[in-house]
Amino acid sequence: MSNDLFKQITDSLVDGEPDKTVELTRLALEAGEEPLSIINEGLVPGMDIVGERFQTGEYFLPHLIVAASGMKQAMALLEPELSAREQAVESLGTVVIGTVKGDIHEIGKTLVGTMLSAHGFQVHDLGVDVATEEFVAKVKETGAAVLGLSALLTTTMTFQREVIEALVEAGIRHRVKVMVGGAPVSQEWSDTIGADGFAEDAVGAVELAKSLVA
Ligand code: B12
Repeated sequence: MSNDLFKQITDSLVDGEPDKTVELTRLALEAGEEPLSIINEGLVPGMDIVGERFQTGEYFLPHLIVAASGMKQAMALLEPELSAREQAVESLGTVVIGTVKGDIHEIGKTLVGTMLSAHGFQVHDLGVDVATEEFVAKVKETGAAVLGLSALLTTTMTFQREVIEALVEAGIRHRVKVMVGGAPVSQEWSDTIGADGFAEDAVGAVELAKSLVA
């Protein structure tokens, strides 16, 4: 039953029907499905298919925009549920997170931020297209233990390296652990640029952040 509902959620994103995505997400929640399962088994596969079709030239930018709108609206329903389910007692530390300069992809970054705060981190989300200096200033201001840098484009992932270099220049690199993520990012890239860790998804990001502050 739930597999069928998840498949319908996936299809609604692929078919560009955001209202249907929202309605099905609501139905899944009412049916008692876990928000994270709805995301990982319904919504994310849909976004992946849309991305693949865009890459092969079958879909164009408007398809991405409509699918993103469906996912964002569904996430607006799911985020409060995610937070309500994981009520951590003590704060695990402060995290600053954002999508790097030149990159406006926000869905994955926001999901990672939501999951981190649901698990007890105090999260400062700087949004998208964040200037390198802004990351450095926020880390200084908050004394954050972890900095999360999201990049979805091969052309913007280089700014993850730029932020790390700027932290070194500001003399605060040793005070903050840097984790990187986003579709084109890998463990290899993380090692190359001297980040402290990479995670493939939001669940992995929580595990990583916990291990970095341990
Ligand atoms: C939706 C989308 C858009 C939307 C974004 C809307 C929004 N409000 O966010 C819009 C339409 C704006 C868009 C624009 C563009 N896009 Co786009 N987009 C996508 C798409 C289809 C889905 C991304 C998404 O939201 N996925 C769902 C979330 C949940 O997954 P996620 O972002 O990967 O995040 C997860 C992990 O990566 C990880 N993670 C993410 N961040 C972080 C951070 C940390 C610290 C950690 C630890 C983990 C982590 O955890 C997240 C949760 O599980 C992808 C295809 C894809 N499959 O990735 C293309 C894709 C990323 N886009 C692409 C392109 C080319 C573009 C454009 C350049 C298109 C154009 N010609 O204009 C522009 C760029 C605009 C810009 N300057 O940023 C390409 C990138 C190719 C590349 N390798 O460089 C992709 C891969 C599509 C493709 N296959 O060609 N896009």
